[in-house]
Amino acid sequence: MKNANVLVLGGSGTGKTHYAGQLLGRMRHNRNGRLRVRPGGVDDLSKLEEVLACLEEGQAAGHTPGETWTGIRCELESDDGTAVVLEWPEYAGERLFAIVDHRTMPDEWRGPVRSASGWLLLIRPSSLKLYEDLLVRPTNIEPQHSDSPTAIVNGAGWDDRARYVELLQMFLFAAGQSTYEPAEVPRLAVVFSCWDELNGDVSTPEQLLADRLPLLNAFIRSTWRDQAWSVWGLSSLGRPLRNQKPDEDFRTQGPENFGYVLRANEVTQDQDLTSSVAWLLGV
Ligand SMILES: Nc1nc2c(ncn2[C@@H]2O[C@H](COP(=O)(O)OP(=O)(O)OP(=O)(O)O)[C@@H](O)[C@H]2O)c(=O)[nH]1
Ligand SMILES: [Mg+2]
Repeated sequence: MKNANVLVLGGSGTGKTHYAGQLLGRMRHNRNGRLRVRPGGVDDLSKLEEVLACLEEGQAAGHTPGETWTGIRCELESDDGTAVVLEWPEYAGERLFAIVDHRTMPDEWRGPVRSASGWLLLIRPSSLKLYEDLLVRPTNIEPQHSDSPTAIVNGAGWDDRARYVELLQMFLFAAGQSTYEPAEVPRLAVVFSCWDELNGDVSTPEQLLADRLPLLNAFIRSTWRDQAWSVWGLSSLGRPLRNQKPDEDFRTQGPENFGYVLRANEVTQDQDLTSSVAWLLGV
């Protein structure tokens, strides 16, 4: 049986926990997806207990506590009968960008970085921090992303266009990956989460990457082989859920009937939340 670790790289609030809950629900109950959990193939569901219980009730789960660092081990099989053991990490998102901020990679990350066969970079477009600079606001041209009349470059913290590039550079370095030749391993899936929040403003995931994160787009294209990276849209829930107030539709129809992914240059929604993971695992 092939062993595969997927390293999920997602900051706080990017949707890691809800994706894990929905993904696991799909892989356990929906026999039509690209990936399925083998009977008895999940080691310990208690790690996702809170999110699974909330989803059943049509509610959102809370922020993952800061000290959490765990993995969920699942035995899967794909459409064509390939068996894979997947190790899916669960951690609090602030731990990820602490690496960029402190310029050190704690031990807990080193093993997973070296052993992962695929990296899943989760980015939530609705909460991107993009500061204006002269490139988006040359002299005498009206700003595109802001109504602010003053031309101030906000220097508080990183601009996400640079932050994600820096993050990937640090991870490539920690993985011992040379950038002289375009990378084939690890595979990289850039996944834009909470796609439903975009309200149809963007046509495809590929377009979003090129328009909003051009530096990241250029970096990935020059660092990975074409067939070794891909970009996706993801809505794990299909709609916003609240913490206290249950969504009746969601509760009565069940979480398995909500959520979708979009492929790089497509606008059609695919209900199979396992597709991007299946692509990463090469099954
Ligand atoms: N609209 C919408 N909201 C979502 C979706 N997925 C998650 N959310 C919301 O986004 C927020 C963050 O989701 P989480 O899964 O907790 O994010 P996380 O990456 O685990 O965050 P940390 O635990 O802080 O690292 C929650 O309030 C969710 O309800 C989605 O597909 N659509
Ligand atoms: Mg979480």
